[in-house]
Formats: sequence, structure tokens, C-alpha cells
Amino acid sequence: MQRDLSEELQRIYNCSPDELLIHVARYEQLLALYRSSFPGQNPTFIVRAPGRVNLIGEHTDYNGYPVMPMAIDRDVVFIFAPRADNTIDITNESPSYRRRTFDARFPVIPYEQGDWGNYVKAAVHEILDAGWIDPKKAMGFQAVIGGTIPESAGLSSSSALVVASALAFLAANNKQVDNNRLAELLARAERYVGSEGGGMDQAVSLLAESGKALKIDFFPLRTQLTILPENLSFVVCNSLIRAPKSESVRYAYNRRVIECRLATALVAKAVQERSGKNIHPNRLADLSGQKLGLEQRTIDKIVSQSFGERPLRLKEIAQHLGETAEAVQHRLCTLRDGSVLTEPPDGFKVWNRYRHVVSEAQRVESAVAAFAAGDSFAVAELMNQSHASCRDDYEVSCPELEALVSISRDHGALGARPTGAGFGGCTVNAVPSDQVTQFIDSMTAAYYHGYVKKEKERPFTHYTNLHDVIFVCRATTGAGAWPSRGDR
Ligand code: NG1
Repeated sequence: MQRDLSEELQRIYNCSPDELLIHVARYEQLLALYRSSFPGQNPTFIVRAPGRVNLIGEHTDYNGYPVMPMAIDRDVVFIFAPRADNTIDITNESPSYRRRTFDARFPVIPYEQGDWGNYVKAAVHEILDAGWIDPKKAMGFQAVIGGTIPESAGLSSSSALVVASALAFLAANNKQVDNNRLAELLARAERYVGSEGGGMDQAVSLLAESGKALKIDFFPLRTQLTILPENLSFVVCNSLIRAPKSESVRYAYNRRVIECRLATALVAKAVQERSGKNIHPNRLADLSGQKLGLEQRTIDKIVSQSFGERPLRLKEIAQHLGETAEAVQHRLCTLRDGSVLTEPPDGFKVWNRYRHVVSEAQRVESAVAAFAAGDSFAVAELMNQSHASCRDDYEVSCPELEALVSISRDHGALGARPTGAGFGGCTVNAVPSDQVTQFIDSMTAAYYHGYVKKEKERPFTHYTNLHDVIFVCRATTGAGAWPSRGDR
């Protein structure tokens, strides 16, 4: 039974009649683009995958510690039909992305670095690699793709594209897979574009529920729903500084992943020497007080006494570990694509990264309790502490994000912090629900019409619609595919 489009969209977006009209118009426009791109043919499926805003738990996922994001009503949509051969033919509604055509054949060879088609290829490659679809029998699809998630802004536009691509490829091959398994598989798919990210974005895009945030634990993937208090709204503000992880931010992001890997090896060695325990951790979370049966404070003390708090050179790390620098580089500094991360000129800041990750993990647990108690002030305070730790220990902020956070606190946000990888992108602001309109107006005047106009030399991105750079997040349901009535 095919459901009417507006009924389906109301279920997904759970919005006012006026907003629903806007969503319907957007899907109708994509259907029209499909018909003009593939004359005489009708689509058979629609897929939608949402972006997300992370409320707290930054740079914890790849360390095995939890995060707390929610899916938002900004998403990637595919309108498509399976093909009789294995060709994948994708047209983007944005003319800045060229049409891409490739075969679903294993291995899928990537386009040049930075090409948007690589996110689609990443999903197809990973599914074929997992053996979920036999490459010899794989069917392709033809699709038009539209998106409303601001790019390179820490709201997971790339992961939403990966998730939507996977769902389209699976639907084209009439293959059903459990969403938890798919989320775990797709977390690995981003290595295809050269970043070492964790699994938060794919998991929330697939597993989110309307009106709720998700606490996500990893290895294995587990989720817990968090009810959002009605008196608190989450407003996203874009700093207008791009942070593209497939390009300039790649080294900075991957460096932190490697620093955490080095911290894991050093902490394990130190704890082992002091406690006599035999430990084989895969990531920092394997060294938590709870897992080791020790007080967290005891571990932190052992760590700071053993390898100190200043940045370490590769050869010092090698000495601590009793290995050669080459061996450490090979074992711990090699990225998933086989390349080796070069030593940062200011050394590896293992202690600061360790302190951020461990304290941030604790803040996520505290946030779960604060949400459960409906304590908005406690949630907001934890967000502010997370911001300080991201800025000082993890160093993923930038002058524009700092300006944005400080302006938003001056204009009524109870809590404010950068969201996502950082280095630019967006902040998430906890604002009393009855003050949201006023907050947006004063942020517009102070940041977008004030700071941005004054700091003319900064590389701000251009925007045409204010609603795309500052908006209230509505927690939507996770990704899905449904049959299309393309003949309407
Ligand atoms: P964004 O903001 O989407 O680039 C990245 C990682 C997450 C997580 C955050 C930091 C990917 C696809 N996403 O998010 O897994 O590590 O940074 O908390 O790599």
C-alpha cells in the first residue's frame, strides 16, 4: 500500500501545516527534476537521511565513549528507481555538483579527493565489501538527490549522504538489513574519504526517534532515548567558517584521532607498570576506571605522573613504550588509508586530548541524569563545560566560534558550544523555549549583521537565507526508504 506523500512527510517532520507545505513542495520539486533528468520514467522509491546536532560528547565516539546527538529536520533526499544493470547514475539538484555515473563493481575506485560522488561510492563499496550484496548480481539505481543540511558545518551532511546512498543501494537490491548493523558498517565507510571518524553520525541518522535525543554507546553500538524538556530549545548558529573534513580539516581531525591512539598505548603501559594488570586496550574507553576496576582519579594520577602533561615528541613516546620511533609510527600513526600521519611541529598533545575525552565522557553521563531530572540549567552548564574543554584541551575551536559562543551567552543562551568536529561550522545553543524568537533576532543583529560585517577579512561563507544559518532544531525520526508515487 502506497502512502500519500504529505502523510508520510507529516509522520517524519511532525510539523505545522505551513511547514508541511514547504516540505511537500521540496519533494515535488525533486520529483519534477527526476522526470526531467530521466524522461518518460517514474521513480519507485524515496529515501531520506537526516543530519544531526550533537548536544554533548564531542570527539568521544572514536574513543569508544558515548555521545548525545539528535537528528534534525535538515536532511538528504534521494528520489530513485533501480536499474536493470549495475550502473549508479546520480544527479544532484545543486548545479555545483556534477552528475556522476559509476558501476557497482568491487572494489569501487574513488573519484578525486573532495569529490561529492565519493560519499555515494563509500556506501556502495562498504556494502559490497561486507558481502551483503553479491557484486556479480548487484543492481544499480538512478537518482536525483537534494539536501538541506548546511555543508562543512558540523551537522553531518556527508554522513547523511552516505546513509541515504546505502539505503538506496539496499532498496534497489531488495535487501533488508538491521539498522544497528548498517550503522556500524557505515561508520567504517568514511575511511573511504580519508577521515578516521567515529560512528555517531551514521548511528543517529539511522536510529533517531522523533522528539528525542539519543545517548549512543559504541563497541557494540547501543542507544538510549533521551526525552528533551519542553521548556528548552536547541538553536543552531552557523559561524559561516567552513570546516571541510575531506579537505583542510582532515589533518587536524586525524591528528587528534592519532593522539588518542598514542594516549591509549601510553596509559595502558603506565597503568600496567603500576598496577601489574595485563591490559590490551583497543581505545581509550577500554581504560576507564570502570573497566579496569580502579578509581578514575587513580588512573589520571598514574597517567600524569608517568608521561607528564606537556606535548611529547615521537621519540619520547617511543622511549616510554620501549619501541623504536619507526615501530610506533607504523603501529599507531598509520591511517586507515595506509598513509602515515606526520608528527605535528608542536608535538603530540596526548595529555590534553586524554583529559578532554575522559572528562567529556563523564559529562555525557551527567547530561543523561540532568535530562532525566528535567534540569535544563544542569544540561546547559555541562554544555558550557564541554565548550571550555573542546577549546582548551582538544583545541577544536576558532575565533569565530568563540565570538559566536560568547555573543550567544550574552543574548540569552543558557549553554552554548561548538557542535561536531569543530574548527568552524556551527554552535548549538540551549535557549529557554519562550525566548527563542528574541534570541534569534538578537543573534542576527549581533553576529550576522554585526561581527560578520565588521570582521571583513575573515573567510565567511556567503548565505542567501538566514533560516539556513540560524534555526531551531526539531528532533526528527531516523532515515528510511518508502515507495514513491512518482506518477502524481
Ligand atoms: P562532523 O561534525 O560530522 O564532521 C565528526 C565525526 C564524528 C565525531 C565528531 C566529533 C565523521 C563522519 N564524523 O563529525 O564521528 O567524531 O566529528 O565529535 O567522521
